[in-house]
Amino acid sequence: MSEIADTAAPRSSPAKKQSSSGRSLEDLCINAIRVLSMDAVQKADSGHPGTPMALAPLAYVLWTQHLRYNPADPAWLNRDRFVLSAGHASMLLYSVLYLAGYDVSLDDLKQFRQWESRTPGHPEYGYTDGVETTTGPLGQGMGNAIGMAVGEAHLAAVFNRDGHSIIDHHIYFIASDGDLMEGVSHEAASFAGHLKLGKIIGFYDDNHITIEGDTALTYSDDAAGRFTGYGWHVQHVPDVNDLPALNRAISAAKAETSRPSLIIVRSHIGYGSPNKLDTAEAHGAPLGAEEITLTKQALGYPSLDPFYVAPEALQHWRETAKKRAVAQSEWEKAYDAYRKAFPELEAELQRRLRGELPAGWEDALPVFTEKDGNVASRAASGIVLNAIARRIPELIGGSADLASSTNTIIKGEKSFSASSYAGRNFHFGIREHAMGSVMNGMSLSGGIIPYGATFLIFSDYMRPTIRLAAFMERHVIYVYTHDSIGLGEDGPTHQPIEQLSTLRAIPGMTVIRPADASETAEAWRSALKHREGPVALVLTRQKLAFIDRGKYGAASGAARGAYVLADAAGGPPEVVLISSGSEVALILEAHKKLSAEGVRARAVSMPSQEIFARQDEAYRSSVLPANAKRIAMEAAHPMSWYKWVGTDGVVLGIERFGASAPAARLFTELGMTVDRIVDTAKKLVRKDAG
Ligand SMILES: Cc1ncc(C[n+]2csc(CCOP(=O)(O)OP(=O)(O)O)c2C)c(N)n1
Repeated sequence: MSEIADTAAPRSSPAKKQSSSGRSLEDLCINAIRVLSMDAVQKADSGHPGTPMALAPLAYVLWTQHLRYNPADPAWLNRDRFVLSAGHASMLLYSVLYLAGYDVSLDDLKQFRQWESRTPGHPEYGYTDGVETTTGPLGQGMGNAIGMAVGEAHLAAVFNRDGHSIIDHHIYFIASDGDLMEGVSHEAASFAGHLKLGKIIGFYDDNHITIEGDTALTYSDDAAGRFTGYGWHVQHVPDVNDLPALNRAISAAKAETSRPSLIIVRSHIGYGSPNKLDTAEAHGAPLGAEEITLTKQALGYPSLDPFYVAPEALQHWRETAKKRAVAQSEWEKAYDAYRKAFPELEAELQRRLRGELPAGWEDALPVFTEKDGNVASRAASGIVLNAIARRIPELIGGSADLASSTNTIIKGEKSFSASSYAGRNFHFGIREHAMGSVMNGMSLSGGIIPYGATFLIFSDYMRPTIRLAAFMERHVIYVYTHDSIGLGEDGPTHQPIEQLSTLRAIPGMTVIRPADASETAEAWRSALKHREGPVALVLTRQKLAFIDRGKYGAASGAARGAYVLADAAGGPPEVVLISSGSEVALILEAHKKLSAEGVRARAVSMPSQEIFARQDEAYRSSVLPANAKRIAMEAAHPMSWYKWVGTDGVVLGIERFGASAPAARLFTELGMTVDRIVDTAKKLVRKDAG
């Protein structure tokens, strides 16, 4: 097959070929996918039938002749991964999972899109065996697949030995027009091409249709040219119903080991439907009972009964799936030999896959003292990362071209590159969105804890991926520096305001904004221990005052999200001052002043609202007693603080954009001052007394 052959894919309707095609076993197997997809969408009265109908032959060829998988052990380490980036076509995947014999029943298909079903509207990781990642937001699946290929390449480089390739699998994905239009897929494809990730085999479903109609309305990219330009190996299959051509293309893609592959497949949305073929109507709505009948007849399907699958078709699917699973038994033999030859390496791999950290790693956490002086939390973070990275080899990552600003290089380790997949330092390039998406894929590979860094403001560029990491409960770590107006002269475009509150608003997200170097070490400790979702470490560019732990509360309190740094003398506190990060120094100063003026104040450092919220009520009320007034200060939007101060508390935050000026001037101009805390506290306490 030539690399860029057949660029002008035929646009003629293939419908006429259908009438004679319904009888072979292959056709029965393929049409089963079409029928199940139509019927499930019809029953749910919601969903996307057209693309599963179109891509049924591709799924058939892939699952019966190429993918290595075992429905009885869907988590087999060396299985090929399949990612349906066009997640709206979920019925394609669910139908195949049922037919191949995964733990997805016909009843599950009948429950498509219903409450707590295994067949949600879009594939959701963790709900359905055989679903490798959550897809639906277009473009993300491609990024995840590329991240899985990064994971495969890294684990292979670290754990394989001559003659023992225990990690050696492909990552397949299907992308639609929408996937290719979304920016994240461009970023991720460029990254994958640069890294020569030869285990990726992607299919672009070139069906010329999106929701609004013909792609010609909005899209005239030369997709083949684009991907060739990214360094991918590109092929065309002009007709998805041409099974031998699909087979040849997939085989050629497998043979290409030094470049990712894209196979551009011309398909026809709603294939088989006499009246909806090649129309946007087949994209996102049930075909209707009448049209379904006409389609089944046109396909020569043996029954009009909903969800009917001919027994011989089901048998063929199941038998073929069993044959595919032989790959696992062969692999297990190889794995046993590996275990015998390299017992320590094998034990290390298993430790990593279980997500257990190496024993004693916490001993490596540095202890900061007065001698270290005032340290920016980004600098402290670099020191901590380097200390623990030596003990935790699965901690790998990098930044979106901001390594020197975010302090995220692991010294003495190689870069991850096409010539060194064992490298631990990642150069994601200026591709924040892909960085987040690739990190999710890396984490889904297993055995890796990825970290990724940029300025906090640019978390906005990767926000969809953070949300998905939280949703999928992935253990990924974001290092976000330059965390407030404190970054100074770069000005309002770079000064985060609403980012802290909006990150905190993501369910399952953990944000930690440490107040000094000691809390930064605690923040990393928490980030590594918290395996059930992403953690963002939010760090300063500017230096932070050393907090004398002999005088103030121990930084270990940060592990509980919030803790008392300084308490009131001579009775319970009248007012509690709460803060995070760089503003903790301000509440400590205010605490001193208030104490000198006879106001009983308590200073609380709250580096993580989410971790604090997970503590029991007794601890929470011991830190924030119900009968004291509360003031929270953070150089950011106040939104996330209201729940901690109560209805009669005050939040001192910033509800405007910053400005280009030195940090000290900005703090004064925007009201982030000790005097403001003191005045507010006195007013609150007096009101209380009066
Ligand atoms: C990021 C994102 N934006 C918008 C959507 C809503 N959406 C779902 S499918 C789709 C486009 C459908 O066209 P295409 O990708 O070609 O899929 P096909 O019609 O071939 O199934 C859109 C806009 C989405 N799922 N994700």
